[in-house]
Amino acid sequence: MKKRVLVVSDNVTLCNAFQKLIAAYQEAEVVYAYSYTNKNFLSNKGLEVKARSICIKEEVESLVGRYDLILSLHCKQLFPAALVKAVKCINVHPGFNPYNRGWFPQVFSILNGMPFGATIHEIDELLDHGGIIAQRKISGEIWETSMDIYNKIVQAEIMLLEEFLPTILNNTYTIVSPTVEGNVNLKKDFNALCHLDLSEAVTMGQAIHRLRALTHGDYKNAWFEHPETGEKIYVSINLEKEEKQK
Ligand code: 0FX
Repeated sequence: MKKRVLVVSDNVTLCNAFQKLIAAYQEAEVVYAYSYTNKNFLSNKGLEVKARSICIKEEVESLVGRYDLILSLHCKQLFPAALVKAVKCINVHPGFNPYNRGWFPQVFSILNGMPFGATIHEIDELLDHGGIIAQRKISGEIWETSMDIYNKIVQAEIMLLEEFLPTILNNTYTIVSPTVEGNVNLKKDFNALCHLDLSEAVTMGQAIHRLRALTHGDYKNAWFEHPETGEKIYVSINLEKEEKQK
């Protein structure tokens, strides 16, 4: 009998990459879904899968029994305990567990020096916490912004999927449980980082790290308040390493 797999993802790059990888496995029947809060998901340019909207907490009963495996490829919803206890649920996470679990791991790793990387793990009731199936560390350079590092992390996630998908599908992987709990960052921690207090005294190094952690393409992350009008002034940083003459 074919393995019934539900992929819940809010990330187009990962959905497309997964579809290519799974094509080699005739024994899997895959359905794609995206978060009901992610209203514009289907209008993403380049999306190559057919997907439906899902509110996981409202569908727990019907998901149990309907799927053998549920994969989260950056799904923005928390999986309810009742679901993870009843169905094998696996998460592909853009961080090196158990360090900086939760929101935007590379942003926090730039600031606290913890490792960057990607992790595939079983989902339990805690955030980015279950037994680790596979993980890969990646390097971050001092001239790289959040986006530069994030792009490398997504490539590492795809490589891990390519390597471990067979064992995930036939349930022959082994897991390692981290010996420490690590740390968790939430969306509110990221939002707090974004507010730059003009009277805060920091070293130049701290200021540069804060800005490269908050520079990610066109996102308006870091801001300070205009001292007279109170308007937000957004800040990002441009870093460029010199080209060495050969
Ligand atoms: O999908 P994702 O890459 O990941 C996030 C969490 O970091 C992750 O722990 C969780 N498992 C997953 C479900 O959600 O998030 P994203 O596509 O919204 O953002 C990708 C990167 O873009 C993020 O790491 C930092 C950057 N970003 C994103 C937003 C929305 C910003 O710098 N500012 C933003 O406002």
